[in-house]
Amino acid sequence: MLSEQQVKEFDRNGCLIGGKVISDDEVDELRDELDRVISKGQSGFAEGEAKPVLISNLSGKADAPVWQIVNIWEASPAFERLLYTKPVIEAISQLTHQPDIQIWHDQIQYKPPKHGGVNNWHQDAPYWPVLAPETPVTAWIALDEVDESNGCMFMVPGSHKWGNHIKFLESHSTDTYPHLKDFTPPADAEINRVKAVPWPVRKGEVSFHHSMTWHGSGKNVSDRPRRAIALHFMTGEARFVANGQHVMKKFINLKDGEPMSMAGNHFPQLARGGRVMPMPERVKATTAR
Ligand SMILES: O=C(O)CCC(=O)C(=O)O
Repeated sequence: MLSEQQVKEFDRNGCLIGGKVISDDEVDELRDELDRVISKGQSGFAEGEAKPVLISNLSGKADAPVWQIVNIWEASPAFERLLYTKPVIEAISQLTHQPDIQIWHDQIQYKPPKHGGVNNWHQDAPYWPVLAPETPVTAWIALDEVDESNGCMFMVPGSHKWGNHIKFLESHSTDTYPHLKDFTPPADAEINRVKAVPWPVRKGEVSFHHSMTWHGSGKNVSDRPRRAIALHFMTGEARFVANGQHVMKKFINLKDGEPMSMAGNHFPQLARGGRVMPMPERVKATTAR
């Protein structure tokens, strides 16, 4: 559980380092699984075999890739077990002030050594127009020691309370990273200056960010990989918005405005009524170590 002080800090800043949540052994297993899934690639899965939703290069640049895998949990038992990490789900419930928590989707963020690319400035919620309201919080778990040399995230504390500025953020190319000029936050905002802070995360630690917090990440110029997984969560408030687009939309068989809690097997429920759901026996049975 997070302390009251940590919850206050998150409410104010829209980002928080939550401490170590997985052991070194678990990290090793997840890294092995990541290698296995990447080596198969998008087309390497047999007909009917469990596979991730998407494997792609987020940067769009072959010489500076950021490998993104959406829903690796569907292809890997170790990543499926990770969804049920109790301290993470409890924290998400505390940070969202919501008793019902569900996975929206996961997302590997892998920058290879020496030439890993950047993730441009953005807010998450504007990229999720199939969900309303904009409530989710992300748990980002480092599978390496992540610092400025291998492309850690930068956060802009307080920006989650400034509204939707995705067009402004998208207009800031990677060249201007990490400087964000020309933006004046609302004068009455709790934090009303733009200050990007580097956001290092230790191996096995979790970092939380609000879906409206401005964030991005730099190049990996080190000789170490930068591997991490973002777990994007929904709360019980989430409703389906039928006219939005998203890679997960094809799995949502709902009418406009219906609760995402009814969205089906691609979106497992992880807490209900303030209680963390037990890991299903089928999932538990896959424990390797
Ligand atoms: O890992 C990164 O560089 C960015 C991750 C991100 O944008 C997110 O988790 O929302």
